Order: sequence, then structure tokens, then C-alpha cells
Amino acid sequence: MGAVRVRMEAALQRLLPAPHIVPERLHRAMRYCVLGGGKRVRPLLAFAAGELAGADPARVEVVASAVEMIHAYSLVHDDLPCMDDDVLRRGKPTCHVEFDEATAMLAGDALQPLAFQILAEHVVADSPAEQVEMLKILAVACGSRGMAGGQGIDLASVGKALSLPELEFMHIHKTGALIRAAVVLGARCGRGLDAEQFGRLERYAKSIGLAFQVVDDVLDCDASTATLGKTSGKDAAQEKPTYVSILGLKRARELAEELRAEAHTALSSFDEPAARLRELADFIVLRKF
Ligand code: GRG
Repeated sequence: MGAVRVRMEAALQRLLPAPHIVPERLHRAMRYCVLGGGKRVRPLLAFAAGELAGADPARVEVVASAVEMIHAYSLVHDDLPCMDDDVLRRGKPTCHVEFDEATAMLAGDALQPLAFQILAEHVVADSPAEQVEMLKILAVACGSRGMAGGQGIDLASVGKALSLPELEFMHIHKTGALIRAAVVLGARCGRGLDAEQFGRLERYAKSIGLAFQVVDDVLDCDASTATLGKTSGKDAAQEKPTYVSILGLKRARELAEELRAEAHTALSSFDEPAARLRELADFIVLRKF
């Protein structure tokens, strides 16, 4: 994990506009949001899936950087006063607090197309058609049928009682879509998997995507602000429906374990090359931050 994180930091440093290039303030804000923090779960997943598919790590580094830029943009916009209105992210002031609201909005606006730019500029697939397909996978994952759509449902659900299937639908989009994209794009950098194996990888991605959110909900009421590096207890304060508010803490923890088991089952026929994906399923469920 350490090696991937170091590699990603260097790649993102290189792919982001330098801080002295005009407009300096915007470029500094973009770098502030992306560099020097975060668990890098999505890049770790992309590298692990790439390893399973025999991918060239140089290709995976590009898709992982694109996914991480989308993720960083989503956090910046989510923290804005018009959305979640938060002041702490990754243990430091949120982008709009450190800079200003308009700059934070623009930083997110600029990170999103930069992700597609780097995916278009670097060869990550064996054919142009496959590369365009990968661009489309990322676009769908972060658009209204993916992350942004999930965020829309989230905003509309504040103060409402959602059923468990409704909550799951929201999170499959809001959090799960980008996690799935990280896994799928990492694997697509290689050519070692057939359609049936891809199906199993998708099952894995769906399980850990949901598990990630269940654990996020548990940590929101279970862990401190200092440990999380973001404000804890916000879901309850904002009357957001969560796995904990619907299922209770004990059942939510059990559900995370069930999803971890499902993820392992999906990988059961893969053997040794899926070892890192298995470890990441464990990390996602057992993490404390
Ligand atoms: C603004 C279009 C738009 C979407 C925002 C992802 C998201 C949608 C909002 C983030 C709010 C949130 C707390 C979601 C729950 C799960 C989640 C994505 C947590 C943050 O991801 P981590 O834990 O963050 O991977 P780090 O900082 O480790 O990268």
C-alpha cells in the first residue's frame, strides 16, 4: 500500500498543473485538494485489479490518477456550503475554507476535465476503441447515472425515511460507481481476463463499494473527528438516512462483514493474483479511519 501511495503522489504531482503556472491560485487550490492526503483506496483498487489482469503498472497509474482526480473534485464540491458544508477534510481545512468558495468550485470544475484529459493523452489500452470505452466508463461512473446522480438522491433524502433498498440504490451510485470504475479500469489496462472473470470482478467491486459506505456510516458515529480527519457525527446531525440509522450499529457492522465475505466469494476462483484485492476488501471493512 505504501509503495502505491508513494507512486501515486509522484504521478499526481506530475499530472497536476504546476503551482507557478497562471492562474496560480486555481492551480494551487487543485494541488491542495489532491496532494498529500487521503487513503488512496481507489488507486489501490485499480493497481490490485491491474495486477490480476496482468496490466502494465504505467497504464494503471494513469487511470488511477484520473479516478483520484474525480474523487478529489467530488470531495471539494461535497464540502461546499451549498452541499455538506464542512470545514475539515483529510485533517486540514476544506478547500473553500483555505481558499474561497468560488475557487473551490472552480478547482473541482477543473479537476474533473483534467481526469479525462490525462486519460485521453496517455495510451492505456491496446486499441483506440478500447481506450474510448474506458473514457466512457469513467464518464458514466461520475455522471448523473453514477456519482452525481447518487449525490442528487442524497441531497433530496435529508430528513426523509429511506427504505434499505433505496439507501442501497443511492450508495451504489454515490460511492459505489467510482469504486467500481477504479476496479474495472485497472483491470482493463491489462488483457488477462475473460468476460466471465470480469463478471466476478464486477461482483467484487459492487460488494466492496457498498461495504465502503456501510463502514463510512459506522465510522461517522463510531470514530472521532481527529481519527477521521473530517467532522464525525455529521450524518445524525444532518438527519441523513444511513445504514446505522436504518439498521442500527450492530446490524450495520454485521452487514459490512457479510459484504466482505461476498467480495471474497466473488474472488474465490482467482487464486494468488487476486491476493491484493482480497487484502483491500479486508482493509475497507476493518479500517478505523
Ligand atoms: C459533488 C458530484 C458530487 C459528488 C459527491 C463522493 C461524494 C459525492 C461525496 C463525499 C461524501 C461522503 C462522505 C461520501 C461517503 C463515502 C466517501 C466517498 C468518503 C470519502 O472517501 P474516502 O474515505 O476519502 O476514500 P479519502 O480522503 O481517504 O480519499
